[in-house]
Amino acid sequence: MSNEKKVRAYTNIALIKYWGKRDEKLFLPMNSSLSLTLDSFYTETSVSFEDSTEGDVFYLNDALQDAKATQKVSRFLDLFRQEAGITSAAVVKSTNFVPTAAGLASSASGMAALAGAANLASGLNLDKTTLSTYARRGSGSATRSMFGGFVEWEKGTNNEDSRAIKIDEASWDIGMVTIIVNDKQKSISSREGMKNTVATSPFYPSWLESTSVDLANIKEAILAKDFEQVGMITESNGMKMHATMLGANPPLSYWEPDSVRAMQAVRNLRQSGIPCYFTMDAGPNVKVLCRLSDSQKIKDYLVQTFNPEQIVISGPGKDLEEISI
Ligand code: 2P0
Repeated sequence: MSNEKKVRAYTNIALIKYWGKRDEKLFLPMNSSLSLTLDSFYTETSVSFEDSTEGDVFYLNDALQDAKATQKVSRFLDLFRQEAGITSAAVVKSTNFVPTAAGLASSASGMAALAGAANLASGLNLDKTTLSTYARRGSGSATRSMFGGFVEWEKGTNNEDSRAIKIDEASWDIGMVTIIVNDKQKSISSREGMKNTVATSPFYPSWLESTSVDLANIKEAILAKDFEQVGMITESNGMKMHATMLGANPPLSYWEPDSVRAMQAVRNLRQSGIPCYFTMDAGPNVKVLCRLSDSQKIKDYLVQTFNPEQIVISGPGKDLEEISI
């Protein structure tokens, strides 16, 4: 049986962060989160279940992957095989599209695209909301890459209802400028970092309380199209997440000197009258939420400090989509 179809998923950046699991096996998060899907970073993946293939084979950017990477894909595909009663092995081909050679392709677009391709190849044809619960079990942030625009990942109560819902298309002059401070693989994975933060940071309980307030407020601000309010909540929530990490034992920080320079540049831009707000994830890169119509002006300012290749402008990304091969 050969049934190759390609799916594209866009990555997303959380404005209200996910940082901690309450169930490691099912990837159930401690809190609900909310993101903006970006059009500049995406993954395209095809899955083909083939009776003639012995074990799963996984190509990433045309390179055959080792046993460890393949096993991660295999375990994930097992969710679909189990549900669809498929016993054959799969050939998986995945390509990460990033504007530079930066290792920025996140597990969010990767796992969401894999879920989308497996959904087609297995014939399960799950709707995107249900499919988001599968993507979640590949990587938490992949849940949100099922949809474009502003997307909430509801923490839910169980495997079925911890899922993505679209809050808004973000088609009202919204953009994000990514400042690539360092494209190297981080030394402490987010999986490990969040686990240790939950276990040891005394700030963690107040983070959870504060985040549920931020989430309610940002949803209100999004629906009111109040950009400044969305930005202020984003910046504050991201910094609070990093504060929980500083409180962990051992303390954890993903920041580099250039991350701090980038954040200061954003403050300067704001003072000059351009509304823009930063956030950071489990790495040194800085993402700047802005009006898409201001993004070029912001880039022009940032290239005084950074190389042009380090600055990437994105608009809002789309829902997971099927691409013809
Ligand atoms: C987020 N991050 O909400 C947060 C903010 C990083 C900081 O989701 O263990 O790769 O696969 O569920 O999704 C990165 O963590 O972790 C992440 P797993 P994931 O985007």
